[in-house]
Amino acid sequence: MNAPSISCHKAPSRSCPGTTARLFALLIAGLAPSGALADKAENQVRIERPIIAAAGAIAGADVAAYALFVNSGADNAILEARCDCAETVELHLVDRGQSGRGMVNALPLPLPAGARTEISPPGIPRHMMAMGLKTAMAKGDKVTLHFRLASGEWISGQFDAVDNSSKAWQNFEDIDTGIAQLRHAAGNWRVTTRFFGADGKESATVAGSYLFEWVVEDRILRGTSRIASLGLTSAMLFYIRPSDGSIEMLSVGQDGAAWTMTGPIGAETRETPEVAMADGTKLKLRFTRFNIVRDRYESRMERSTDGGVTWALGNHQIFERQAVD
Ligand SMILES: [Cu+2]
Repeated sequence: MNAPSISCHKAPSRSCPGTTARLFALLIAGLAPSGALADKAENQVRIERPIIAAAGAIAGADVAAYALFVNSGADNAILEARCDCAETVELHLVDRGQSGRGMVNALPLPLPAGARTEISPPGIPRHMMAMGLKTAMAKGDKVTLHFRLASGEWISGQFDAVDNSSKAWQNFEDIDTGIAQLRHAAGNWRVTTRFFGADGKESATVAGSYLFEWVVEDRILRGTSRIASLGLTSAMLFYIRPSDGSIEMLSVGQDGAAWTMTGPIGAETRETPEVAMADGTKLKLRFTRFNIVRDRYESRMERSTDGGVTWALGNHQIFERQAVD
């Protein structure tokens, strides 16, 4: 779901070729990647958010690594960790006992059935540590860590070298928040829209609907908005963009005018750029969701003609979830 995690069932390192590269080659060749997908389906422990705090590290350094292990199978455990990039990989428990602050190798790491086991920054009480890096590393480098499970198989993950592991971890959490927002929006909604005029007074209340369906699960929704009484239908795309940490909704009305509202992933407010209108003014819109519960939420659309300095309420909407026909 998040970062790429690859796996193979053979011994680690060179006997485990890059599954991602193989999959890509198969897709280019137009072949069904059945083998690669089967590998993935069998694996019941998934590695998410794999990062290693190795950006700028010199050869010989010890660096912390973090990941989220998602176990959809039976009780399991990590017995051993390895990387071609380092002499050893250990799980460290930061021990503040009588001996002072030391690090104790804490493998095996239990992975209970159905649980998400998080080894996360800042690494206290525990972190993984690649000890004795074989080469210097830079931001964006990737190394593969292999983990031997109590169930007998090896799983592997590509760990991204980052310079700020806490920030990288926060980005993953924000992406998950954005995914949760898309999942919440998916479905069929009855929408009551109250429009407000430039004088701030309510000018009309209309009933309509929103329908959102997945194009790419957890990444892209496509939607249709209808207000039958006004004869209005518009098309929408709603998606997250992990590369720049944004969530965006693109809406096109039957007049062909497209509005793009962008906001930080995980936030509930999105804005359009300033758009030149036919009358020579410039308009900017701001959309905010609030009072969000599972089957209901509200939103307001505000407009600004001074580049976002002042805002006036354009509409207020109430969304109520309906059964999908
Ligand atoms: Cu350590």
